[in-house]
Amino acid sequence: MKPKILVARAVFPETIAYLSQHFDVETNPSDEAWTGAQLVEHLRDKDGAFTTGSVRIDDEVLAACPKLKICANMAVGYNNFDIDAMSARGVLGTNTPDVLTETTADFGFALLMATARRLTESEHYLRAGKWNKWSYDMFAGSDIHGATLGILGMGRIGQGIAKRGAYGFGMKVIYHNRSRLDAAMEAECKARYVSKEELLKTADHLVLVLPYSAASHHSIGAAELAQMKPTATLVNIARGGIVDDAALAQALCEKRIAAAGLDVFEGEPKVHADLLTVPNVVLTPHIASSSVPTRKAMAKLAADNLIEFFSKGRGLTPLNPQVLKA
Ligand code: 8YV
Repeated sequence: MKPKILVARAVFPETIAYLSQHFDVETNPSDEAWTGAQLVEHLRDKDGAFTTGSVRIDDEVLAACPKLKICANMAVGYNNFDIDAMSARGVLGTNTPDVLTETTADFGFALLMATARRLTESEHYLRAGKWNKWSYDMFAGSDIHGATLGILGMGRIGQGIAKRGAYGFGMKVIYHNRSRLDAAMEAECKARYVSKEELLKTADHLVLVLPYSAASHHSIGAAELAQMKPTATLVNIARGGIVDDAALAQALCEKRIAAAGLDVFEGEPKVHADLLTVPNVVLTPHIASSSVPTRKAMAKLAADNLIEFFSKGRGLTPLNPQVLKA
């Protein structure tokens, strides 16, 4: 008998076909974002789950699904998993690192450029039929080339953004991270390690790429925004909750920083009402990894983790490999 798995959100038909060669697959055809109780209804008799970032796996869900042995997340971030609870119950978690690094770094840079050069604000103006003359300071923004790029969170995606900035745009790159990169990697990224305070004070453009956890909650709030340059731009492609969105909306409203580019939000898909009305913000619906080849590669890696686990008793990109030894 094939193991039973649940694909908790809609995914590429080819991924379902691939999984169906190995598993007895239940899908979520209407792509509803299930509540915990609804999720349990579908997951309780399953051996494995194919999840996305919007599917919360916590101890309550795990307790109600005793057959569950693996959750394969189609995302590199896994703050939707209570990984300690999964480890305690012997459930393997896997994610999708590497395959999305370059695509996400591309998007981070696109969002930075759109924000600094006021791309969407000026497009809305044009579409609204307001463009009737040239003006010397029309949508004058800030420069990318030669500016100081600050990166908070220097994992693989942060390094990708650093290289784009340093090599492509001649930017001076500074970064802050829990742990400093080794000298060779710093040289490759042309990046200089600084304190968080120096990062906030010195960056012309600050890009957030750190993972979300209780420790990184509101890493950027009113106090941090107050330390940034009034001409600075802030870009968040990491996770909602890393920025205090209410404090950011207020800072943007009062022009205490120049602009922000946001792909992630606290409580998404809801967006703080004030962020929807301030003009100096570029908003995108959590699409940084969303190129067709990359989303397909993420789906394939999540599926391959399930296949590897049920055929060979291991994961390709395990988050808590200690459960395999146990
Ligand atoms: C996903 C992401 O689109 O990989 C991540 O951590 O944030 C995005 O690539 C999202 O989490 C859906 O699973």
